[in-house]
Amino acid sequence: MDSSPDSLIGYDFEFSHRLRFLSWPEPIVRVQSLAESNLTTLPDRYIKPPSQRPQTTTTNHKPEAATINIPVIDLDSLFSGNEEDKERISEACREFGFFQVINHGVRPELMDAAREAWKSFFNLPVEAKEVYSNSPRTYEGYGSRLGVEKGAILDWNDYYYLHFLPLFLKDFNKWPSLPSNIREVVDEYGEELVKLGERLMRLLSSNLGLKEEQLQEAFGGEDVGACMRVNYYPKCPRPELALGLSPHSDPGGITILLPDDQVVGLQVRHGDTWITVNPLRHAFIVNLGDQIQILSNSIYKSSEHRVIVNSQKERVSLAFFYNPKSDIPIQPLQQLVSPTNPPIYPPMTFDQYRLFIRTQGPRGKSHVESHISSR
Ligand SMILES: O=C(O)CCC(=O)C(=O)O
Repeated sequence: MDSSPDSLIGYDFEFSHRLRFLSWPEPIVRVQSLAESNLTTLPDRYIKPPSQRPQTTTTNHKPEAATINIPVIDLDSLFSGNEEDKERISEACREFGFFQVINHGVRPELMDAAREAWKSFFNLPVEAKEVYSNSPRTYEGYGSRLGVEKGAILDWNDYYYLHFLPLFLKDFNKWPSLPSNIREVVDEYGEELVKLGERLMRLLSSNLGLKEEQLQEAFGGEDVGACMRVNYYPKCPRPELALGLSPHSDPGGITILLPDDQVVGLQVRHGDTWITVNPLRHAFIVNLGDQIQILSNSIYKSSEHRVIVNSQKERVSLAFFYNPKSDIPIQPLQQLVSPTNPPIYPPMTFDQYRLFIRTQGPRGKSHVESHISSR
């Protein structure tokens, strides 16, 4: 065995890293169980420091007066050649990486059925959900925290995480079996969202002046990843002290979010302000992740977002992630760099990249910002 100091350092890192991901650093507490125990105060573990608390006095679930809409794009008309919509989507991607899509090709009934199935799942007795309890090794299953930092201040949500692609990771045994239609509905939903993800990739690619298939090729062609996190945000006794999900940008490619159609909660950072997104019925909210920012050499921006909670209504959202193949290096595309516009990110695989959020939990845009080359 090579026992040079370097190889020992490497070995220790790998070893401690694996140990760290074997289990959660503290016993898991289901946020839903806390919420249902008639709390009048918020446990300390969920109280954010003052600078991170949402600047909101609303305790109900209705949109605030300050709510403004992010661009709404009609995909049908765009794909039929509407240049104005193409320009608006391009602007949204350059400015803050968020837009809503309507006429996107996914049946409204399927969207409703998927949301309802997950609501029913979260309303099952806690023992029925614990069977699927997750670990930080793969995050698949029923979870209540992101990150493995001991003593971290946690977010006010439970979630379910599962894989669609690559196919060898799709394992129905790791999906809930109740309600009885959930696997069938979620499977169809995943297939439709993969198709939508592919269409969006072609659109972004041609908007960047590349061949339509170029971004997809950079993601690994047919070997892309697709997974979903279903977020469940219970009612919170002190919403002004907590967050449903802390500020973060998504580490992957494109996120296609089915928000709750009854309860607002998603906020997007725009400069120094947080914009509450007012979702349209049967629209999807699309946002770009860090891998698109990296491939485009920062022409397109991944967006920082967070979720606020309320004391009146629970909220459920389905975040579908369309990601690169996990073991190929991702770096700025050659066509988008030049001597005057050199690549600003070094190559890194998505597997390596996502370890950051899996270890530290959501931390704004600090990861993509710290990934900038020192050259
Ligand atoms: O619940 C939401 O509206 C957003 C969820 C989200 O940002 C995520 O799951 O990464």
